[in-house]
Formats: sequence, C-alpha cells, structure tokens
Amino acid sequence: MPRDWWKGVVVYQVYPRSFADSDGDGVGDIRGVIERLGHLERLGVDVLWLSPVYCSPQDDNGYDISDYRGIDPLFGTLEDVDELIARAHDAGIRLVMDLVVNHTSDEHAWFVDSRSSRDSEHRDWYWWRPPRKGHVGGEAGAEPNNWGSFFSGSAWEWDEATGEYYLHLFSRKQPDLVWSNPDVRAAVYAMMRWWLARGVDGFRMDVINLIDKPDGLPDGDKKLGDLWGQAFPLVSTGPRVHDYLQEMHGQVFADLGRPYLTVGEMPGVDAEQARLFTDPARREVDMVFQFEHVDLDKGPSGKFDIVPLTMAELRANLMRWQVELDDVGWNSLYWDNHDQPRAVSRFGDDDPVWRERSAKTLGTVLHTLRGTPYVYQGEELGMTNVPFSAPEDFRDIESVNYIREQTAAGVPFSDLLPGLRFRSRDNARTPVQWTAGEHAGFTRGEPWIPVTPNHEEINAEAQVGVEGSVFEHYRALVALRHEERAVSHGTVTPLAMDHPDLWAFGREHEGTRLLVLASFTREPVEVPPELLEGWEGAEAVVATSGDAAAGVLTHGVLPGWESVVLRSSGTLAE
Ligand code: TEU
Repeated sequence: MPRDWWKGVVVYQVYPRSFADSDGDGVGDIRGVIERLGHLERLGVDVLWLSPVYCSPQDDNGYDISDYRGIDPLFGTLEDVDELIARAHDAGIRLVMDLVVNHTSDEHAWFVDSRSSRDSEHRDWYWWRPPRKGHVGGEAGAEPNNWGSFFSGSAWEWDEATGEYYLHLFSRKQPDLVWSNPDVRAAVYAMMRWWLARGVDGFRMDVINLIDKPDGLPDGDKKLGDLWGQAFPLVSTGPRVHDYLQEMHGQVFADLGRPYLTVGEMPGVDAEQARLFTDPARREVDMVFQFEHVDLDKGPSGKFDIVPLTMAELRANLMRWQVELDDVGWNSLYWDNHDQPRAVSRFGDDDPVWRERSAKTLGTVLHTLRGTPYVYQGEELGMTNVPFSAPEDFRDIESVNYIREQTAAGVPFSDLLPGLRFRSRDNARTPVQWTAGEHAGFTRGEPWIPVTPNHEEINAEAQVGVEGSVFEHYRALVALRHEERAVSHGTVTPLAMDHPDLWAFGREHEGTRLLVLASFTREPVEVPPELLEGWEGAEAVVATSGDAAAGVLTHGVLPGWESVVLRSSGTLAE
C-alpha cells in the first residue's frame, strides 16, 4: 500500500447525531452507523470520517469534548466503536475520527482542575488572563482583549471564583487549550496514539490552524458595525502551527507502520500555506480543508450576510487551487459538510425540475478533479436545504446565539431569516432521508430536529439501485476514481475558463485523456467546437444521462445542468 494511498479514495462523512438512530431516542448513534454500513459499501467509499462521538455536554453537538477516551452514552459505548472499526474494516472501509483539540469542553477534567484555583496543576493548560488594566472583572469592556467568539459575544468568559477570564474562540463551554505548553501537546499525542492502537486509521483535525495564538493576544480590528474585534485574522495559521504538526507527525504517525490519513480543517488557509501543510517532505498533514470556495458567497457583515455567487467565480477559485497544488501538496474536495448549507441548494439548482440533474453534475465536477473527494451524508441523495421559518426551528448554537444577539440589538427576525435559511448549519443537520415513511426512516422516536418535508421524494430507498438516481451517479463516480488513474493521478488542464455556464477541464495520465464537461445552467449549452476536436469517437465513461452523452457526442450540445466525462486516447484541445 503506497504511503499516498488516499489519492485514489473517496471519504464519506457521518455526522452521527443525524445519520441513523438504532434505539429510538431520536438521536443517531454508533449502532445506527453499524446498521447502515451497507449503504456506504454500496456507494463504494473507502473511508468513513466520523464526527465526534466522545463524551460531551453537547453544547456544540459533540465538538465540545469532556473525555477524549470515552464515548457519550447518547451515541453508545466504546465497545460499539470497536465493533464499528472491525465491521468497517471487514467491509474494506477505513475509519477516521474527529480530533478536536483547539479546545476542550469546560467539563473536561483538565479544565475542571484548571478553573479550580490559580495554582492548579492544569491552570496553564488554558488561556487565563486578568481583566484589562483599570477595569473591574466581569464588567463590560473589562475583557483582556476585544476578540469576538465565532458563536457571538466576547471570546472571554469571566470566572468569578479565581478572578480571571478564560479564552474561548467558540462557545463559552469550549475553552481553548494552550498549545505552547508541552504538557498539553504530550497529552494530545498520547490520546491520539491510544485511538490508533484501537484501530482507527487517522484523524480529521478540527480547526487545527487556530491552535497557535499570537504573542500578547493583541486586540483585533473592528470594522464599522462589528460588535467585537476580529480575532480570526490573528489566530489563523500562526507560524507555530507548522512546528506543532511536524512534532505531532513524529510523535504519533512516523512509526505507525500502517496506512493512515490526516486532514487538517483550516479556515482561512490560502493555497501557498496549504502547499506547505501538505508537502509530503514536510510531514505535517496529508491534506487540508480549505474554506475559500465556501466563503465566496459571504458578505462584508459575516457569514449570514449572503452575496450572489456565479459559477465562474466558484470555478476560478477551485481551478486555481487545482493549479497551485498540482506539483506539490494535495487538495481535499468538498461541496458541503455538517457546517455548510446543502450543496444542491447552494451551488446547484434545487427546483424540483433541476434538482437531480444539478446534484449529479456537482458530483461529476467534484469527483473528477484532482484531490480526495468527501461526500457528506445525504449529498449522495441530493438532499436539500430546509424551509426554516421560525426561531424555534433552529438547534445549532451558532444560529441560536446569532438570533438572540441580533434580535436583542433590535433586528427583526424576518430580516435574519434569509441568511439563516441559506447558511444555518442546521441545513446540513436534519436526519438522513432513508425512506419516504415517518421521520424518513431515521428513528422510530421523535427526531431531535425534524426531517426535511421533501423526504417523501428524496430518500435512499427511492434511489439505491435505481438507474439515473443521484445515488447511482455518485456510485459510478466513486468507481471511476478507483478504476481510472487519470482521475486519481492525472494532471488537470482548465478549459474554456471564460465560458459563463460550462465548467470544463481535461485530465491526463500515461496516454489516457479525459474531458469533463458540466453545464451550470437550465438552458442547453453549446460546447465550444474546439473543445471537442479529436473527441469524435470518444467513450462517455460517466454521464448524468444517456441524452447528455449523445447530445455532446452527436451535436456538441450539453442539456441544462447535465454533465459528461469523455475518455479518449486522442489529443486534448489546447
Ligand atoms: O468548524 C470550524 C469553523 O471554522 C466553521 O466552519 C464553524 O462551523 C463556524 O461556522 C464558524 O462560523 C469546526 C467544526 O467543524 C464545527 O462543527 C465546530 O463547531 C467548530 O469547529 C468548533 O469545534
């Protein structure tokens, strides 16, 4: 097995709370994942990334961990995880766990000890700071700096008992760890080795580029209208992140002696940084999740401020990443995950007439690019955003806090709704739609968040094994990556980059050439004739429909929102 085995694979993300509920308590669980492993096998994916199942007060749905070596009873037991690892391995699927070590829960034993007194053993494992000079702790403006939290409000929480503030970039129940403390790092590495010894095959590292905080914790810039200073530019990708990841590699992975995968979640990372993080010679991580393409539609007032995005802008961004990482480094490819809106509603067209075609076409593009594709649960079914309408519809701490903060500042909820509908993380968190039946077959109880009403049309039962379905298209794309080295290892040539509706590129490897053509509009697209020169006798290896393949090969026209992948040993048009 080559060291870079992950170049030829597809990863499937399970958000366990919303995947499948085996015990009827309305929350998905590990046994639910075990019971539905056949779905992943059928799709053909190679790796399962499991979002957190560790012990947690669930303030941020498990991204607030109170015991890294324990499993939350909500999700099951350690034995269930052992069984999941074994069953996944039997099915030829590797298991990657989430690693959330920028912060712990405030209920983690380390933090409980840390806050117990100023000279506790773990005091300097967290960021404790006195009030700002001349201010009284706990009063407005006394925070050590002006940083805002990602989840609204100050990033500092006053602790009356010990008379200091602690830092939390996320919720107040997610205190940040001090990575410059070698004891913190040693404890994290020991925990990682413990999981690897249990059989897991790697880690997805949550906000791993935020672990290095700047010396002196300076105030952040405040733009007009900002309630708090911007912490993000100051904490994103500090220089020591590279040192820490190299140290981690040496302490955790260097002597593992078996295949593994590491992916660093890195908001704000640019392509140049990503090359450094993923250059195999530097031994940091195998790939990163970059955020540029999922931030393009973000307006100046933050994530719920939505600006229109054209295909051309999206394409320009992702193709630039393809080019910049073509000789050194490696891309992760994703349209959505548990933090992002549903891909078909955001980048495709979720009108019932176009939904399936555009979901399939998004799949075609992502799965034929160079990099490792990630499928987020339900994406392979073309699941959509949710028609939220009232404040009570939201569960996610980010949305709930935002609604509370904005309405308290006098903004009517109706003004917030469009942004929330478009981008609330809850869009991705409604239950996976297994059947057209009650609660979409997710639970026999009451789901923790209602299923999306369209589960009657969009569900696995209606798609698995059904020709032409989104699921079967994704299955074909996964198989193509396994079989066709031009997909997994080929070079990429962006084509027709000025076309407003056609996303086109070539792939090439050892004499095999592929041409990917994808329409991002409802109207038929005439493929520029020069693109098709030399492709007359080509084979359509994957297409969203027979019509799409025939349309391109016989008339040079791609029907609306359709896509094809052509294979030939002919010459790629320049
Ligand atoms: O997300 C980090 C992150 O930067 C954002 O995607 C975040 O979801 C938010 O939208 C910022 O506006 C990771 C996890 O994926 C997320 O679920 C956690 O809430 C977060 O870290 C904290 O652990």
